[in-house]
Amino acid sequence: SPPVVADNGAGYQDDASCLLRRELAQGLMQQQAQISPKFLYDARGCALFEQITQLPEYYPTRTEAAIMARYESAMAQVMGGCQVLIEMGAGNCEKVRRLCRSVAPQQFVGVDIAGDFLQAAVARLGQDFPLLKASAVAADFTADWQLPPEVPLARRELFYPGSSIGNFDREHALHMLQHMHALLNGDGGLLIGIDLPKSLPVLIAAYDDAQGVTAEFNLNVLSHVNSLLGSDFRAADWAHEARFDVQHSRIEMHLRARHPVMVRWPQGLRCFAQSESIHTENSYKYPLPEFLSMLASAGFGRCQAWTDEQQWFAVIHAQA
Ligand code: AVI
Repeated sequence: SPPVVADNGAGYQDDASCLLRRELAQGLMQQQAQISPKFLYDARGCALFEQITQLPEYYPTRTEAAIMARYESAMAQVMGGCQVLIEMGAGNCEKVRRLCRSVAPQQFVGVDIAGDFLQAAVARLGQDFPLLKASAVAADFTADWQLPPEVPLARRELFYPGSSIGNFDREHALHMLQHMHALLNGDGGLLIGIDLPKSLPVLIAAYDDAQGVTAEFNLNVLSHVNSLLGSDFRAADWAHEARFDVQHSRIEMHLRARHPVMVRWPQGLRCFAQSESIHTENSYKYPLPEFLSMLASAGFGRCQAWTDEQQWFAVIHAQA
């Protein structure tokens, strides 16, 4: 589709990449410099995240998978009668396969910002489940988005796994939940994965693994920013840091300057003192009661939660 173009009246035109550059420059100029976590996911970032999910220290992916396997039939029961199963952030569509078998919806809609990758995954899913009408929607579901009109209003179940809701601040997360609730039209429900608070060493290791894959994932954001903004970040100047902020109950990822660093881009520059940081990601760890009350505030009704034995992760079904 053509880029979004709007004349800003100042003698040049804004397009989508100009908006991204402006967002990046504004983030870098804040007192606590920031790069939005969405910039972590260029092609290399996606491949590194895939590797992270298989690391021994990164417990969320395998813990959630074990919960889904163990409580498969109980989940299928509460989701019974679902006609349209919609996965947000569907990616490779691997997590939803179990639900396609046990819930047996008539239709599957995968939603993801990475449209081409999703299209291929949905095509494979359709081949493996010939009775399932599978379609892909390329959309940024973190903003206010709508399903295409051809998705029937029949009973819907939303699936949002991976504790990805934890990457948004509380206000944004509540807004997303409210929007999901509205998409259900008073029927069906939401199956969502959330990461729970746990001991500090376990949390820190999950975001600062021994092989350094998460460090590479975090540092990779700089080359992505260079390609978008035309900046001259050098990964060697920065060190990966993962810390837990108790007050907000969140892991924070930062890039910390190893020594004084000057970064230049076409319309600006920023000097960082030694050990000044750029904040690149938050990952909230919600106590279960707090998340259940967020679901209630968003309009959801009866909830059922399944956890692992260590209470590290929860998969929650919330009725519309
Ligand atoms: C995608 N998201 C749920 C991951 C998380 O755990 O917050 C992203 C991640 N960042 C570092 N490791 C994993």
